[in-house]
Amino acid sequence: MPEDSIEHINFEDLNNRAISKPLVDHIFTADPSAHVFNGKIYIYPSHDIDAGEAFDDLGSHFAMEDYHVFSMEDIAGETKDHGVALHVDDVAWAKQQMWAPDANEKNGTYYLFFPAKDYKGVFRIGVATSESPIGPFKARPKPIENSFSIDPAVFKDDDGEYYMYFGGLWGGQLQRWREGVFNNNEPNSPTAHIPKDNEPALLPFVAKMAADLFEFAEAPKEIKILDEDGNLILAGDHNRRFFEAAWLHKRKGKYYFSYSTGDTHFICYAVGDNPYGPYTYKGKILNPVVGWTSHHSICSIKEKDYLFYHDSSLSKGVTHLRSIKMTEIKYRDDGTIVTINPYN
Ligand code: FUB
Repeated sequence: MPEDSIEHINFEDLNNRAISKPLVDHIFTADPSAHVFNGKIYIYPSHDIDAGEAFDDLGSHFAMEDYHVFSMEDIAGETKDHGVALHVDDVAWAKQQMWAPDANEKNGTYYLFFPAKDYKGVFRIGVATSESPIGPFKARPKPIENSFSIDPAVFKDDDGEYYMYFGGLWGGQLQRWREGVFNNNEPNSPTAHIPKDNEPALLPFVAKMAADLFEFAEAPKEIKILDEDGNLILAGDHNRRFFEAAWLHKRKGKYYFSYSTGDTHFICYAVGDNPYGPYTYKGKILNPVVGWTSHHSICSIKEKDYLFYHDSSLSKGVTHLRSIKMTEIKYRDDGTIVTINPYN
């Protein structure tokens, strides 16, 4: 929801109309990646703080420094904060901006995947491990080789292979990698290097992970997102084109790739037949929330799917002070998702 409309919102009324309450209110949290490990729900969000950075379209005000892990025994239960699981000071290669993370498990080891800016100001994606889902996590000395941009989401397929989905426009720097190397011309412009409106939109990336989950097993590949006629969605189609917040979940043999449209504030999804796509656009999962960003995950809990998302209702609309929430997703018989309105 655009910043300039915030001043007209009656937050008491809005919070009464919200379909779900913040899962925690003692700190600000965002970008929740939820998983069930050993029958328990774990949430890996960003930890929002006000670091005093000025607001800009590169997201400098998202100056997060650490990650907390949260757990719930069940969907109606208390959300427990397990404290700091990883701090930027403990990541040798990372300088700042610990943005949206994800986690996964393999052979009893838990992996935290996270983007951060390195000392050259370039977003890379790192891996940290722990013997416990709540951490503390120990970061690898270097980021994943050939990683770039933001918002990693790591999906485990039924055959045991793991895939990382990632990418984000503007402050997420995806547009700077169009030639395969980082383009630092016009570094202060969020829209430099974005295709023209009538050209195909920039695409997110996927890479199969190596067996140790520390590196990519292959060069990242673009994920095609097609419209109903089989054409790539165009850069000018801001209501449907990929912006950030990639997520992948599987249902009844179909792969659902979901993402945020950024400046139009929707969570959308597209469906494919394998982890690499192509994916065909199907619709909206979540209408705009209060706050500029929208970022989610989808987690299956006791045979129902839940959307974990965030909004800025608790901070009364402050863009970089968000709160994680959850609500159930409903599917139609044909597998399409019923769009959720976050406020009644
Ligand atoms: O939380 C920082 C950034 O804002 C995330 O990486 C984006 O997806 C957006 O939610």
